[in-house]
Amino acid sequence: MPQNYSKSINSYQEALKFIPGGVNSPVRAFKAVGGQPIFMEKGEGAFLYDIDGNQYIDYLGGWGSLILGHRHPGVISALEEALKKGTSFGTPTELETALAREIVAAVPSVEMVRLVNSGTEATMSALRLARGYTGRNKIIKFEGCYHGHADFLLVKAGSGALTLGRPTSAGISPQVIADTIVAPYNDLTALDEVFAREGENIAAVIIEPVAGNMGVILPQPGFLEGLRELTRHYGALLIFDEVITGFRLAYGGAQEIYGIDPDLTCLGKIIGGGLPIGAYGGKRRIMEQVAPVGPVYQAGTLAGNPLAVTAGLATLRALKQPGIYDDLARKIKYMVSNLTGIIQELPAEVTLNHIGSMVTIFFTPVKVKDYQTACHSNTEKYARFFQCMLARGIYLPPSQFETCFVSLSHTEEQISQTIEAFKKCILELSLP
Ligand code: HOZ
Repeated sequence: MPQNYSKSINSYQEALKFIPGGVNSPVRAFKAVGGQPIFMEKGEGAFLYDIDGNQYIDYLGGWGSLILGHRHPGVISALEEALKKGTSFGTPTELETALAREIVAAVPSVEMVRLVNSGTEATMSALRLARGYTGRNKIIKFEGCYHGHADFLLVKAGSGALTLGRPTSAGISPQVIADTIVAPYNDLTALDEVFAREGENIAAVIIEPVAGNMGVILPQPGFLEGLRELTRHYGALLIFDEVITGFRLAYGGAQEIYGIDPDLTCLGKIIGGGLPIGAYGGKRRIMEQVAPVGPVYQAGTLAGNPLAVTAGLATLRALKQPGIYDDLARKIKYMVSNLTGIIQELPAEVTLNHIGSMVTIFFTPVKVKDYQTACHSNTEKYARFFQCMLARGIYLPPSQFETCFVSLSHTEEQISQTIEAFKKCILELSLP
């Protein structure tokens, strides 16, 4: 069981002198779970190792990037080869076409794709494109969905923004968000009303088809279908933000599972195999509005970076092996059925939401189906649960409003250890 954090404590003090909050992304700061961030040294398979030598079974998975686990041999050897050739050219490479071809083959709604550097860039660019294509200004996003930190999307946002209790950021001019309409997730009636009022002005609706940034929340039956119908009816584009779900829930993402054909799709995380990347793509007639073909400008010095693309291609190659997603499903089934058994056995006010290899343990007995119900969660209990699991060598996301990711590298033994720790921690929390 990890005990000594002395090096992490010193490193944090040092980081605080030079980096705001000592972290390069707010949700890493442990503000929602107490204590201080732990500084990692390395990862191997399903394990993370901190600078004090403590070992953790990792369910953060690079915030969803590492579906194969840390240092997958296929990814590492591809990167070693790529490094011999250089790190950035600022010119086209065949690698970029190879990744684009692979994405187009995997996701039928995507006929052309543009690579960028992050999920934030992908959503920001997709929405600029939607506005350019439709000639309309308004966009709809959903409460608790997080699409990166572009100004006009940081309204009632999930992830770190929700964790810090600031779902709408300071520093954003009212004019910038005047065209952002926020609707409740899983509520078609509310959406109907918005379209009836504003339909002709709406350029696009952007949605996480399975929400992962207010914890895992599944679309209710008919919700995505209704959304597709409404957007078609009013001539607005439907944008799926599959930065988390792309290549995770299935090779073709959430849209493959739910059988929806969005106009544009945003990707990230897994397609970079742990290196910085993002992508947006969709119907050819829309994508051909992007510069240099069309008038919608978007650019990037490191876009399509050879290392990121190499790691992404190696990851997708591994994911194409037969039976991979079944293997992942088996692991998660074993885990979830055991956790569910424990929840039923103990007087725990806990709700488990999961799909594919995404899981959130909400500390509320209420069915969690949207932002409002997610906010019923007892975040103080989550914090205690997080610390209890951490002390047992299990690394979970440091916030109630995030997703635990199971990777292909998790073994049955590691999952059993996690189940054991879960049982002890839930029991501890249930005691008066
Ligand atoms: N999309 C990730 C959160 N769900 C990013 C993590 C971060 O904000 O650092």
